Amino acid sequence: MATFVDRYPDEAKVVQASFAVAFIALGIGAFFGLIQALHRTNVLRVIDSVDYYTLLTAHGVLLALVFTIFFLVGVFTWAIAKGFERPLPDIRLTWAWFGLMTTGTVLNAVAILAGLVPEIPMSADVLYTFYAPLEAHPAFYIGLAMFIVGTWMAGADWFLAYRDWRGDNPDERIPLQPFIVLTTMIMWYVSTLGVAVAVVFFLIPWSLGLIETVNPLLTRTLFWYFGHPVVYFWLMPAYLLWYTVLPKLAGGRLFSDPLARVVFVLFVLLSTPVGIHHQYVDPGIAEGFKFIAMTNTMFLLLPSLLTAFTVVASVEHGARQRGGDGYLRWLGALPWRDPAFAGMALAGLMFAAGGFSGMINAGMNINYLIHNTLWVPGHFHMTVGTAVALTMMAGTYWLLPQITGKTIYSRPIGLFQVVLWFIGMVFMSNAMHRGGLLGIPRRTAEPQYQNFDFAAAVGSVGEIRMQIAFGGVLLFLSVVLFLFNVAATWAESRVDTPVDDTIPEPLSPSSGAPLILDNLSLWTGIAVVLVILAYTLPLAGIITDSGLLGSSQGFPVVVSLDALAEAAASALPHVSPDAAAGIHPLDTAADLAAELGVSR
Ligand code: HAS
Ligand code: CU1
Repeated sequence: MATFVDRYPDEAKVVQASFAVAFIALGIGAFFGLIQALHRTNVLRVIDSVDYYTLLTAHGVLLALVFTIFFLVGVFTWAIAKGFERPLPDIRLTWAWFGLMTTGTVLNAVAILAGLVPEIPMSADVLYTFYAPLEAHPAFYIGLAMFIVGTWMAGADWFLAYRDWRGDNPDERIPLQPFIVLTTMIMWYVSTLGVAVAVVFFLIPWSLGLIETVNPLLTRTLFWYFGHPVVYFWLMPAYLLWYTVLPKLAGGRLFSDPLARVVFVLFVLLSTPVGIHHQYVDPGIAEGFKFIAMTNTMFLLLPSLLTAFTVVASVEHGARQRGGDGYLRWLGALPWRDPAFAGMALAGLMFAAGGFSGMINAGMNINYLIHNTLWVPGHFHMTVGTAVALTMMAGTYWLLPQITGKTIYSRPIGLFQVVLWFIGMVFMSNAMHRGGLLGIPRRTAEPQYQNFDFAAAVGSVGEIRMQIAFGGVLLFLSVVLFLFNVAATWAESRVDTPVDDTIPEPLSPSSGAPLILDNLSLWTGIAVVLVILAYTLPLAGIITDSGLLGSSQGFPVVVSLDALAEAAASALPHVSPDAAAGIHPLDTAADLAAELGVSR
């Protein structure tokens, strides 16, 4: 049968354009990543430390937001046309959202990168999490708003395609790939509301000088309301490929379509009411709400654990079809030389580790140990940086032929490149996790303090730094090889059947799935109720404490010196006599105030 580009030439162009933007962002973002890895490990410094934050912002925005989400809209467009077996309803709408997203991206990137040129009065060194009190040039937020509205329009495009398809097929089950797209978009609509309110009502007016202050805790909480679900937004295109393409590449079939549907419904319900797990150390949110966020997060592990089960079972089924046997010997029967398979499987393996560090993050008490340390970038380079990014690169080796009609330029380079990414990430992420446990902070150009060494129980800080720098270099080389391979493929000439793009029926097909799973309105309704339950009281508390614009007396926090002096006095008897000899007596708050040089 004709491949995608022949059947849906207009849609193929949009997918090509989306991938092109994604890959340009990947190239630039990866280059900045290399500079940072070498800078903060003190291996090679080509920029000033002040510029580090500009590059860090660009790195995060270009890779975590632009690369991932442009790839997502490309894959989802492909999945909708292929799954519903029809073109999109109106290709002008499709180009409109693509145009809006691209314009927003350019505006946003210009605002960030202008920070490198002192002559231009523009900067946005606010990091990819961009919450107050850091403030960016208005172009940063306006570009971001355009980008998000573009994704909303893309969702509308896909829902319109669904409506048309449903009109012609009133009694059919939603095909699995479009089902994944639609449930993901419901989650996206519910969760982007938070960031939209933060950006439109607070950050844009604030950056334009229309309002003087914002309430940092309020905008931060609205950000994290969106900031957790966004990680699943990145992950869902990878899951789409793991569920529907990986089993086929392994030589088998998806183990269970109904179980897959349960998983994506669980993501709709549980992805949003957990965002406070990024704010365990934030003052101003009661412990009880944090505890609820933790409990919800632990429930949210379930869909990923089910995924591990279903996808591994499907891959094992494929291996056995290929003659594999034994408890683990079947692993050897898998098509490890196929870059698309090998990359996705390695990405899945690393996600098992990244998911594990996520469970550690989610534990409220253990989080205090790792929060704001290098552990967290270690975690997210395994998740978004590998489970997602490596799956996207590997998936390209199977998708690009379908949307261009050309065969991959070099499969050996492809294989080498995905393995190189995995190895680079083993070095970098593992060392980052270890560094975080020693207390090395994240988001800083100068993690080394004067007269202070981080004590390592195993190895040394120097060795950890070298591993991070070495891993970073391998990752950059991997991206260079990937982009070369993609560009060379694009430059080839068309062939008739560039790749086998059929997707076999699941072993347990959709006919066995309870009908209620396809009731998208029901799941949307329940998701909204859960969000209201999880967020109304915390938000109300934050607004009552410090006002919508943070203008009341909530902060700064007043510390009682008397209590501190008492604590210091009662600690003194426990200090050894030698050490105590060097300590000035501190009996009263007045002594303490004098010692600290503050007035009471
Ligand atoms: Fe996370 C911080 C908790 C998943 C991304 N996370 C972050 C940040 C990012 C991020 C970017 O609770 C930093 C934000 C910032 O800048 O401050 N995360 C979790 C939990 C999960 C989790 C519980 N995170 C992700 C995913 C991400 C991502 C996915 C991106 C895509 N994370 C946290 C917490 C923080 C956090 C706290 C705040 C930390 C702090 O203090 O700042 C879970 O969803 C993980 C569940 C995953 C599993 C693994 C299942 C395994 C599978 C593998 C299947 C195998 C295959 C291979 C396919 C349970 C599915 C088959 C092949 C064969 C050969 C057999
Ligand atoms: Cu999260």
